[in-house]
Amino acid sequence: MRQHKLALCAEHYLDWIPEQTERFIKKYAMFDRDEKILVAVSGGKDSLSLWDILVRLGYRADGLYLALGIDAGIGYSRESRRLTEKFAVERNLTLHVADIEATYGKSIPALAEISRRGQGRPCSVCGLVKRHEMNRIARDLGYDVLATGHNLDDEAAVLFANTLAWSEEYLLRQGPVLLGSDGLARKVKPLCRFYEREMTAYAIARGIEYIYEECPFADGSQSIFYKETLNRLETARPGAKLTFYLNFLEARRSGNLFIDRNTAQIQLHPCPNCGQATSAPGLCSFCRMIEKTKNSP
Ligand code: Q46
Ligand code: ZN
Repeated sequence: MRQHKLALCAEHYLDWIPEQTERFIKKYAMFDRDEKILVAVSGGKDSLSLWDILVRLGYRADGLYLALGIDAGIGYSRESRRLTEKFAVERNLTLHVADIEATYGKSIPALAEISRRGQGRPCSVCGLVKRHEMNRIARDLGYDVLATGHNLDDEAAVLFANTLAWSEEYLLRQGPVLLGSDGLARKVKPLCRFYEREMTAYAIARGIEYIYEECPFADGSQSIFYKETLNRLETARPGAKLTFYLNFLEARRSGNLFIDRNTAQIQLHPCPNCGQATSAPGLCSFCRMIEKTKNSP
């Protein structure tokens, strides 16, 4: 780990990652031991590793897998679900599975096509559905915290995009913890300070079987382009990604972001249909999308 000037053998590395995670959980006041945690798992290395780490640290963590119905010729959802279920069964962990097609009558690609959101890419509908379902299930099942496996590469890419666009509202919301409100669980990202390759090394050294393929729709996405750009920067200046993210968090914490909090803060109200907070007048974007696709075959 060039950014830390640290090299570890597999055995010590497998201790170091949970120790660091525990440090971040405490530093950012993510949750404590008596809270119920729901880990959003996709079958990928980050989310399965996060679940593994939290269980190793002794937290009460269950899993949530969202079956999105993405096939794209490689049976992506089927395989990621198989690996997630195998992970849970082998460790005797509780996994909740929410099948989007069974609940809403259509898979993510079908919802995207009918609602015509996202210019041929299902990602905008997918993001909307995932956010809504994670919030809904965490609330319905009484979890205090919703944990996701976002790593430093994910967070730095989002920060880069938000900075380029100077999206004040998103910049103010980005961070390791998003406080819960009005029945919404607190959202936390305990892996946000680990590089992606550190998480790959952890998953491999722990013998975690995960899906290697990215979702086929990720190909050519803006986030992958930003990740590649940041990787070039990181190669020339080791630690640049971490510094970029940590200095942002520090500037945000100390109120030095050059952003007017009053104008960037949006007004939220509960959606009259599902009850989740929304800035849209009337129904939230999720409920509007479902309404629009309801009568299509
Ligand atoms: S799962 Fe969904 Fe991602 Fe696939 S369809 Fe796009 S948003 S790329 S993280
Ligand atoms: Zn709604």
